[in-house]
Amino acid sequence: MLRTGGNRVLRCLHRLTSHQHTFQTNKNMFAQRIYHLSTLQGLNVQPNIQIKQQPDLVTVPKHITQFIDEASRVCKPANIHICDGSETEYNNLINLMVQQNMAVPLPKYQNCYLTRTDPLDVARVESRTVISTRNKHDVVPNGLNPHKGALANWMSPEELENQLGERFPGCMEGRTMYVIPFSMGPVGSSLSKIGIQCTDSPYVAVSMRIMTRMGLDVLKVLNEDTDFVKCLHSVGSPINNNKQQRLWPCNPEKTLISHRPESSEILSYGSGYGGNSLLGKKCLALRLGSYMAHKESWLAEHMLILGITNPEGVKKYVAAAFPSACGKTNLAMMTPSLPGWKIECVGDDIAWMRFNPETGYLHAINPENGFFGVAPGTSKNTNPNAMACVFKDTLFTNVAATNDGGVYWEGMGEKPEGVTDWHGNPWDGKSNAAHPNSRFCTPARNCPIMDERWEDPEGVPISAILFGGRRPQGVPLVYEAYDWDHGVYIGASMRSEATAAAEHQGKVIMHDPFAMRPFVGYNMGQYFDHWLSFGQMNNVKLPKIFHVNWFRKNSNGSFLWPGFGDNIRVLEWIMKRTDEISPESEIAKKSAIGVIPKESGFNLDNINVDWNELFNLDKKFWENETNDIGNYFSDNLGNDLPPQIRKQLNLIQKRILKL
Ligand code: GTP
Ligand code: SPV
Ligand code: MN
Repeated sequence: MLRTGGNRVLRCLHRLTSHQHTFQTNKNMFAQRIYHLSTLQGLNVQPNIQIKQQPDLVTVPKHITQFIDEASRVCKPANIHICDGSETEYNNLINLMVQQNMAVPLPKYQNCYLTRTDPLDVARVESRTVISTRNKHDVVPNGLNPHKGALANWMSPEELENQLGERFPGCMEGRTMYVIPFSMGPVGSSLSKIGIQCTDSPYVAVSMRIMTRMGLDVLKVLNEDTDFVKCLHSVGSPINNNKQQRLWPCNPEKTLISHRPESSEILSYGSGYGGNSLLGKKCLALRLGSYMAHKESWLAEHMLILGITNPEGVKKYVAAAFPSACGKTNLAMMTPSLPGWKIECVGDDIAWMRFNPETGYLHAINPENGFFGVAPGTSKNTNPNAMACVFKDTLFTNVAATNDGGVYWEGMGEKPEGVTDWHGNPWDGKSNAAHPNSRFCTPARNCPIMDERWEDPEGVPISAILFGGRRPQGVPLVYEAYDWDHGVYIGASMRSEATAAAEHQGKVIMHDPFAMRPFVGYNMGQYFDHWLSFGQMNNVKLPKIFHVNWFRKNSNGSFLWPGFGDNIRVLEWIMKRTDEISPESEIAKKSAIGVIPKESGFNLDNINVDWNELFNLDKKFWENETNDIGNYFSDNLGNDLPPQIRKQLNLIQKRILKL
């Protein structure tokens, strides 16, 4: 039992922790964990006492119970539930959500459920995501004409204190506070980071069990010296008995996703969705992660990691940064269209990387434990490995349902009869059946092509880094950086068409340096500098850097490149190039923007593509492109832009003149 001064129900932790700062399970007596579901969420649920046998001894260090104590004192939950991460607990929480109509079972599959959110809570909210530090310049560069929210949003500590004061006190009244101990990265690895998330959302608790290593295993490795990130999350909808509760509680008017990197804190209010609420993901692993990485000389990036083996059996690892909804999950799980090639998945969204002093390589780990992937567009043809994962142990959000207890989304295949759309209404066949940012949340272990080293605490050695985005016009299928600084410039100058993963409307081309614009936890100029600094290191094997674009369109608006499994052709060329030193070779030649493939040096067997269109470099387009990038840098980074980046821009502009 989690012993709490003799009291069995963890009703009001602060009272209890003032007596005793450890929770202990009694080794001799079989311990009992008691959930009082009767009071959960104030709804009319029959009393349902669950007793779990737990023979382990767990002592939670005082600095951690103090945080839980503080969270409960401020938020005033009706109950506190410390998550052990067990299957029984997961099933209980899912059942609770089903009873409350927050989740629907999908009997067509094994252990799968569907959740429908409030239509106002469907994606990350970048405009309401802030980073608070004492010094504004630690977050916002000295742009000459800064565009609001173009880089990070900063808030002063005083202002944030006020904003939090208007939101958190009493915010969990009537609800249960779930305490989620989690590890980003394998439990106990020196590269991993611990977080403790207090949340009033059972959806978050079950999702965190899929996406992170969560529960008792984490509690067991905590000691008095363990650094941890304090994560506090509320849906922002305390239960007031007079008020009709929304099925998906949230508070869109008051949503605020805030970060205090200096004290390792994340405070998120008002949204239950994805990156807003699963605080290990974008908030910890990227925003606080990049802040820590800057201080500790490593990299926390919005990147997939894959292993690629050629027909001769040579294996390499590649990391790739594409903005949200631009193809990371698909590339990370790709089924190659070329015979003899193999792709294995290490991660699909986040990479933590550091140079390994023994091998000299940049080693990468995936800090996550599951996939929170975009559903629309996922099919047996485009991503059979994702399709093999998602029909067991998966929590779907905002997809459509079929009347035989299955799911449906745009691009999944044949349209079934009798579809219920993501709002829960009969689908009219015209509007979106699934929300464009609808997602599957599924454990990594279900993926049939997980790499054998995906949980290696040392990480995997990276030979190539890819940057890319959705560029319907002007940008060729692939090009390679001339050197490290040029590669850093390519990352810095990334742009991509807006997607449904955040609140941006329309298909505008947005600047998105390193696919990290929404996720950098400190000054973007310093972030560019940090990347450049690795180019100065001795005795390291720098990965080669490339830019890819699967999304170039012809004048009819159709994609010029088949994409998906055929992207192996680009990876084949990239893999060959990692063995070559010279820019020009049998397979490659110089161009104004970087090294590009020769048609004869690129595998086009059995496909028909317009090579000239795919690689055409239009002078006018590149003049505009580089001008826009130069203006973006001046406006938003000002004198925080490292001179090497400006120099690279000037070099490219000179080469473009000769086009
Ligand atoms: P986040 O989870 O938001 O970070 O997204 P992601 O980068 O993992 O993107 P994902 O792989 O889920 O792909 C997003 C959308 O792009 C899906 O609808 C895919 O079907 C589509 N897509 C992915 N790869 C390709 C490709 O090679 N060609 C084309 N045309 N579409 C692609
Ligand atoms: C992204 O937007 O890049 C995602 C989805 O991976 S979310 O977890 O909502 O951030
Ligand atoms: Mn992502």
